[in-house]
Amino acid sequence: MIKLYWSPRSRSFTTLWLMEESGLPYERVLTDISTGAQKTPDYLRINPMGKVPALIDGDAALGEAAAICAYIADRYPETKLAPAVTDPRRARYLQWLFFSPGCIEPAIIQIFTKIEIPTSTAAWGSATQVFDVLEAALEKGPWILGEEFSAADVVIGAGLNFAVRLFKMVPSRPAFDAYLARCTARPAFQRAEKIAAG
Ligand SMILES: N[C@@H](CCC(=O)N[C@@H](CS)C(=O)NCC(=O)O)C(=O)O
Repeated sequence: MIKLYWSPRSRSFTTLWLMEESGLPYERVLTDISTGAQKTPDYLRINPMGKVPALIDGDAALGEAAAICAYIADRYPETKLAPAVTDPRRARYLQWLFFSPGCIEPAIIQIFTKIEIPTSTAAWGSATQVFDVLEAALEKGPWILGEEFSAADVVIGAGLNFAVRLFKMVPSRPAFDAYLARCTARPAFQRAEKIAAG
């Protein structure tokens, strides 16, 4: 059985949402970060970063929320959470899957810390550029790839949910509001939100 190591009110939410979307059976292993459970030697063997989430599936083990989403979508194609490797939509799927940890997360941290970095040096350019690009990509909808919901929506949607809807660190825009309304209306999102509340 797949084991998902998670902690309430954390980035584990992304993977809880993904697992709920997948319909696969899984066991949730509470790893409460307020108790230091993520720093035990046993847990560090699963995720050497000592952070949640992490996942074990048979002999496979990994950390990093976006990687976990990608792993499940590819390992279990019956979940229909990723375009096939030969599908041309796979290219944009990968771009948006990586965009969240690579650009959205650092942009949010930059907004939070107010650290100025030249746009040519910062891998994410600037926070304004990141959210302009995302807004343009989400305008048409309903999902980041168009008609097809995918694991990239879980990763992007969870990031926007955190930064725009919950913590209001990033000012909302009409395309974000509409996209978040579609994400939060999904039964799997709602189940994950209840679980993640602890
Ligand atoms: N890049 C990681 C970040 C994970 C992360 O920051 N987890 C936080 C909770 S939101 C954590 O485990 N913090 C506890 C700690 O660092 O001790 C991912 O996307 O999974």
